[in-house]
Amino acid sequence: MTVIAIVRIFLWIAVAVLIIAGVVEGFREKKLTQLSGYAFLITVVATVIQILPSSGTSELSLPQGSVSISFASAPSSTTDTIVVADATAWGGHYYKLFDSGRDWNDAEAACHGLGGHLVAITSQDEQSFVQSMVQVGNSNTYWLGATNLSGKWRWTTGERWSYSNWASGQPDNYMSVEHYLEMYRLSNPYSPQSDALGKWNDVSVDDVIQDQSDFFSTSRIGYICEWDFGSK
Ligand SMILES: [Ca+2]
Repeated sequence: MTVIAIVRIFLWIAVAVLIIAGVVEGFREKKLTQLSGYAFLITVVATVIQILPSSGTSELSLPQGSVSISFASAPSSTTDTIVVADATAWGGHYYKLFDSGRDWNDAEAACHGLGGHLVAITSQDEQSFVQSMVQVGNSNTYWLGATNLSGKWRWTTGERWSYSNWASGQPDNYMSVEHYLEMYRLSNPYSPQSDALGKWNDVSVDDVIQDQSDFFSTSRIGYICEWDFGSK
């Protein structure tokens, strides 16, 4: 029920009460004129509201032309907002996987440029969903939107660090340069048993541990953007 509909109902009740009170009071106190005046005013207001459309356009024809008044409905939900083409909706949010290799900062900036952010995973359900996207990607690993640059692992969105899916022995801050979060698609050839699909690992900002021809190289890491519209 719209606000206008509720206002209409209240006004019609007010009109009815005033007319009845006016008639009763008028007969008793001889003040019919005063009370029926109030009733008339409310009737006018109620009638105007009655003819207002909840949405759409009302045309009023006049001798010298016409006046057009538009009434816009509020968006039914914020998911009407355009994200990017072929982003996938899940839990009220949108997600998209990108395979173009970028370092963590460039990936986060790319997501921001599209109105989103690197994906923040805060539940097993969301992990499962993101993992299903990663599974059909082409990169070795994928950036997630967290770092421990502040000394603690944090999502860039500020969401609570309520869930993690670290590979065995991770995070290990190998060579003391690993402060950025990634998810495996392919198993890490150095530890294929523990570092498998969906598991998390901390790596350097460009994903490189030894050299760019390694399993961990910037060109072989993708990223996933998330758009927060609605609640998860
Ligand atoms: Ca690591």
